[in-house]
Amino acid sequence: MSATASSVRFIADLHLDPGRPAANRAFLALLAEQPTPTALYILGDLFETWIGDDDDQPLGEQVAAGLRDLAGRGCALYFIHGNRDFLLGEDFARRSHLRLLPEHTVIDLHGTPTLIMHGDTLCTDDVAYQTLRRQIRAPDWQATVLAQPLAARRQLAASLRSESERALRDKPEAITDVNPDTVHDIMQQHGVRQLIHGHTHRPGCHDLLVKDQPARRLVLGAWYHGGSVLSCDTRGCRLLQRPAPAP
Ligand code: LP5
Ligand code: MN
Repeated sequence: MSATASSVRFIADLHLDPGRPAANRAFLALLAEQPTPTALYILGDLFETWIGDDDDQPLGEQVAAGLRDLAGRGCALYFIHGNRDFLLGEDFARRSHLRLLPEHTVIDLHGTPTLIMHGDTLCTDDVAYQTLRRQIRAPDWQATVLAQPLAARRQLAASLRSESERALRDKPEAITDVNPDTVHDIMQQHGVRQLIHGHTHRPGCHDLLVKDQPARRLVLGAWYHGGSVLSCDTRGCRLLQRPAPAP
């Protein structure tokens, strides 16, 4: 059954991983749900880590199959990279029927110009992260890393993760949230009064002023306990917390 009116869903920060089968089941259940939405936007960190489209672990194919099925039911699928799956490439996108979007994209959401992104670029107080980000988003670095065997890439991802966890323990909470001036400037640059993002794992709806006009920032939550989904139709948007599936 197709949705009769246009319904658009946004998700982020699922952190799918072979070691977290409950989250994987919850995600596949969302994909299979009726009625089928018109569009699904995945705003990064779909996977806990992504070390290249040639990775042979079965989770990638399970996710691709679920996405293909949803696309086959008429849902348009879009993906913006997160800081965990920035190496997800055209090959996986093709297999999954995902359209890869630029890191900052403006869409027409039922008549409201809306900026969508992962959200890590808003965390400009986290200087150490932004430095790391510049290094690992550089095309040369990525080409060098992707030329390494899978085992070496797996090891590199694991050491980046443990270094990141160690660094995070010493960071005050405010540093890992968005910087309000950055939010204001980026919304102003794109000429929007609505922003949707994830990454901070702090779901909510924040009112603000952009160029003295009322604006809002909708933040998606992570999928560690149940799932966070922003569901929008012509009447507006609702941020829904889905319960964790039964074990
Ligand atoms: O992910 P999360 O939310 O826990 O933390 C992020 C920031 N950390 C990261 C690093 C990722 O977690 C690492 C995982 C990458 C997986 C894919 C790898 C594929 C490539 C390799 C294999 C092919 O994004 C964290 C932020 C936090 O969000 C909140 O915004 O604070 O940033 C950091 O912790 C960064 C540290 O502060 C500084 C960097 C320490 C690592 C140094 C390693 C040096 C390696 C150099 C390589 C060029
Ligand atoms: Mn993230």
